[in-house]
Amino acid sequence: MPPSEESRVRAKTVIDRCRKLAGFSERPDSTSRTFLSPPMRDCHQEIGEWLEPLGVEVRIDAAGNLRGFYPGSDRAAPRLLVGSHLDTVPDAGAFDGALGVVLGVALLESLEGVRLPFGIEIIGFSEEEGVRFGTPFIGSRALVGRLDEDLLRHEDAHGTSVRAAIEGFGLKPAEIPAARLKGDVLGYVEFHIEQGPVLEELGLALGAVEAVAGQSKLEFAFLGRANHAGTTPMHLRRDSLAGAAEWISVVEREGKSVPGLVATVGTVEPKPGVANVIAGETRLTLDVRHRVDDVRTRAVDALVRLAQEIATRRGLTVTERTLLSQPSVPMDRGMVEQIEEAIRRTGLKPHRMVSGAGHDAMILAEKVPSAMIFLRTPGGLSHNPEETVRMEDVARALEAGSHLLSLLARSPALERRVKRA
Ligand code: HGY
Ligand code: MN
Ligand code: MN
Repeated sequence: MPPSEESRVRAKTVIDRCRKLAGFSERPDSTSRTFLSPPMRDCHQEIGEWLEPLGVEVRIDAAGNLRGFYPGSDRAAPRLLVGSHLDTVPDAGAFDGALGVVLGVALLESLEGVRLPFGIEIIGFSEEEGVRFGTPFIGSRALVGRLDEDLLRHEDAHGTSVRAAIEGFGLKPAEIPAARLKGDVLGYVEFHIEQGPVLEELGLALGAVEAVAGQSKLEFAFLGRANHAGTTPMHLRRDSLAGAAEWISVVEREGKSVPGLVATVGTVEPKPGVANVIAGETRLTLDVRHRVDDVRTRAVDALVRLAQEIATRRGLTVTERTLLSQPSVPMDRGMVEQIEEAIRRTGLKPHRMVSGAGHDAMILAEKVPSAMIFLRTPGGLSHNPEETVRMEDVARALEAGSHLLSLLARSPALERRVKRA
């Protein structure tokens, strides 16, 4: 049966709100919102205005995460976390991240003041994409106690450290420990667009994520010798950009050679980067993902070895630095089954799937049972301003979320914990 009129109305509000948040950007003509940049404050303000009328206690923790607590019938009862990230990639769409926060707000609104036997905390993570500091999950790492001194020392392209960015936003790094999850957490649920073609190809609105693929991020530097583009014969060159280019085609070849593997060079920075100089140095980033960690790490090792072979043959040297090696993370089996049942109760067939994209759920899963509900991504397009969702699917997601809350309210696990609380 189709979603109810009420769900459709709420879904339209969700979409309108995501598009409003997309307008809070570091750039006038596109959506770009990185860790604790000024538009993040506008997001906090806007979401706070949606939450406060619901009796939600809103605060910004020392890692810049928005935290909105909606107490249950017993304030001391365990809480369910519902959220996603509020930062974006440059020139982003309106739904990657924000949708998970705005859907959480809509779920609270659909309760119409009813208190559940558990609390609900809406979380808008300050940074998941890793754009500003080259390393992702700064916000969610604070909740699991991994926003450590080393991470606080990371600097952005302007030499500003994570610590300084936090202070610049008016927050206190000394209070980061207070951002850690405390008390009894029932679990973490993240609504997110699939960002890929699977649900669309299957003609399905929603998916239940059973695992989030692991990811490796590395920075490579090919080093040759800068020289004059007009006077240096081809056989006397040590052209770092040409070496890097050869390796990029090898990365694509290796990515195609292993089922389920993806390998991407997303940035290439030749130096000095002008037309009439042979590049003495070329820096690149490599992103490799696969659901099986062993396959991913073997692919990374092979690509490092191939970079060295190419460099040696061309009279270059090459160095690499690992920025992230995030293992594949299974979602909580019990919660996945409850999500599947919740999807079934909307009248849809649930579909279990692995996420190729990384998500905050893979960090929260270190400490609390975590799971994700995917929404179909039209065209499989994401990290692109054309990214969109179907209103019908958002309405379905809301209904599945309501069914999930009811299932959790009656789950034996909760009863046991509420007795203990
Ligand atoms: O890169 C990712 O997987 C996610 O969009 N941060
Ligand atoms: Mn993303
Ligand atoms: Mn995302």
